Amino acid sequence: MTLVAYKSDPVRGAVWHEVFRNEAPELTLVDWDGDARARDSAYLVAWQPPAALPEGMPRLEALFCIGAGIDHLPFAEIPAAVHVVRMVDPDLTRSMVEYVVMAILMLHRDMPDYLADQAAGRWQARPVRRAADRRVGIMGLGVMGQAAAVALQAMGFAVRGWSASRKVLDGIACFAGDGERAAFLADIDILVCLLPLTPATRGILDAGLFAGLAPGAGLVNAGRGAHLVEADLLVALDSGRIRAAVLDVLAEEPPMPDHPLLHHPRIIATPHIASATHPAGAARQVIAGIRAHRAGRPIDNLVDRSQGY
Ligand code: NDP
Ligand code: OXD
Repeated sequence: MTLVAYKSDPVRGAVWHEVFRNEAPELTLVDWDGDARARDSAYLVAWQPPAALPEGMPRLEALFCIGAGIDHLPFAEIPAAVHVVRMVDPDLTRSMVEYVVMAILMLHRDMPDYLADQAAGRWQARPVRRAADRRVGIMGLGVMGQAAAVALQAMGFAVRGWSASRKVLDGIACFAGDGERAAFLADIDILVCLLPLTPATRGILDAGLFAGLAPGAGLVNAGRGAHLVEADLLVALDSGRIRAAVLDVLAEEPPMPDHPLLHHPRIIATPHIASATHPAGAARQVIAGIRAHRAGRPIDNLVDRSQGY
């Protein structure tokens, strides 16, 4: 019997149990809370592993994180021999694409201005700019960034992207590495951050970066709150260097009710909902990963600990 421990939300857990029961009878999913067998599991599904690894789970072989981002994991406490796998799921990607498209359209079509006009009782048209004349830059051309770039390009935007290693994407200008960062940023009208949070990307959205964009650029951050230097954004908004921002993530979540970013008239903020793991699809990804591992094949979407993502 192969035990798989589940340590997460119990309501969503009901879906996980159903998928495992129906589609993977060779695997036994056991709840971390309430089932003593969980400690003996070879596999763990969790957002956050239990404290005191490896003693707490001496047989652990792989940790499947229920999220695409893994920056919250305490890697120093996870034995090097334990594989760490992040979530890559078509539904998760689709939700992110929806969010990025929504945010880009809101900025492209001046919605922060129209919402302010409406609140003030003003009826005032602004020029309509063509998508083709709007340069959109995506920081992070991974699973999410590539899917968003392709969707935006199909809508006619002038899309470019930036990643650590070079990508080749039809119709999308691809830039790579720190050496090409300034060229990537130059004259961008709307910048989207879909980077993972690592020591190299923490605080990357700062005054220096804003200075490289087109004056009055828009900003979308759906990566992690700590990518953004929040004080620099407030200054850039007040000076007009950044015209408006859509933020799905903040450095501190949940923020205090009086957090200045929540009340700025040129910021649209959402509570980290750009995308979310859908339990049935996620369970299937984990089953596929465990089966690969048990068959001696590599598990997809392994985290590279040396890179931090
Ligand atoms: P991936 O790992 O697939 O992609 C990350 C991309 O960032 C890669 O293209 C990578 O380059 C690039 N990158 C990493 N470090 C650097 C660097 N220093 N310089 C330039 N490029 C860099 O991640 P996903 O697309 O799956 O997810 C991205 C992030 O989105 C997650 O880490 C998470 O933080 C966030 N997220 C947010 C959600 C939300 O609801 N707001 C939901 C899900 C995810 P290369 O390809 O060369 O490795
Ligand atoms: C994730 C997230 O990383 O929801 O999956 O932020």
